[in-house]
Amino acid sequence: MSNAPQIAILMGSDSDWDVMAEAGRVLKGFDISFEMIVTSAHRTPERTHAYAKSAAERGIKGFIIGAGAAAHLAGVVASETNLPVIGVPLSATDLKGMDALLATVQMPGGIPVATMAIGKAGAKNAGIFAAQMLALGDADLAAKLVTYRTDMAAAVAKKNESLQAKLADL
Ligand code: RP5
Repeated sequence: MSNAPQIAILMGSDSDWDVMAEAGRVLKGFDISFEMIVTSAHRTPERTHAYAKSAAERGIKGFIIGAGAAAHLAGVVASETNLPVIGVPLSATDLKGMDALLATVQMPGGIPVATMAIGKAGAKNAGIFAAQMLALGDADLAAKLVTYRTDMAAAVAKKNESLQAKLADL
C-alpha cells in the first residue's frame, strides 16, 4: 500500500466504526491506501468543510462517507469538492437507517452522492465501488477486481455443494 491516501473514509461518529470498517477492509484487500476520520456535518461543520475543500490538493481521489440519523455528511462534503462521493446510510436511530438513506440519496440536482445500501453491505460495496473507479486508470487493480469476482463465484459454488450434501442427508 503506498503512503499517500487515495480514498478518504469519513464517518459522522465513532459509533459508525463497526460498519464503516467494512469499507476499510475492502480497500485494504485491494491494497488501496486510505485514511479514515470522524468528522460531523453538524457537530464539527468548519472542520468538515475545510477537510472536503483541501482533499483534492492532498491527492485524495474519492470519498466514502457513512453517517446515520439526519445524515448530511456526504452531501455537505459533495458540496465542497468535485471528487466523487460515495454515501453509506447507517442505522443509528429508531428509523433504522431509513432516515439516513433518504437524507443521503435525495440530493438536489447538481451535487451527486452515489448512495449505497444501508449498513454493512453498503459499506462493503462502497469499498468495491471506489476500487472500480480507481481501476479505470490502474490495470493491476482492474485485474484484482476480476479475481475478486471469480473468487466470489467459487465461494458460492462451494456453498451450493455443501447445501447439496445436506440435502442428500435429509
Ligand atoms: C450521526 O449521528 C453519526 O454518523 C451517527 O451515525 C449518529 C449518532 O452519533 P452518536 O450520537 O453515536 O455520536 O451524525
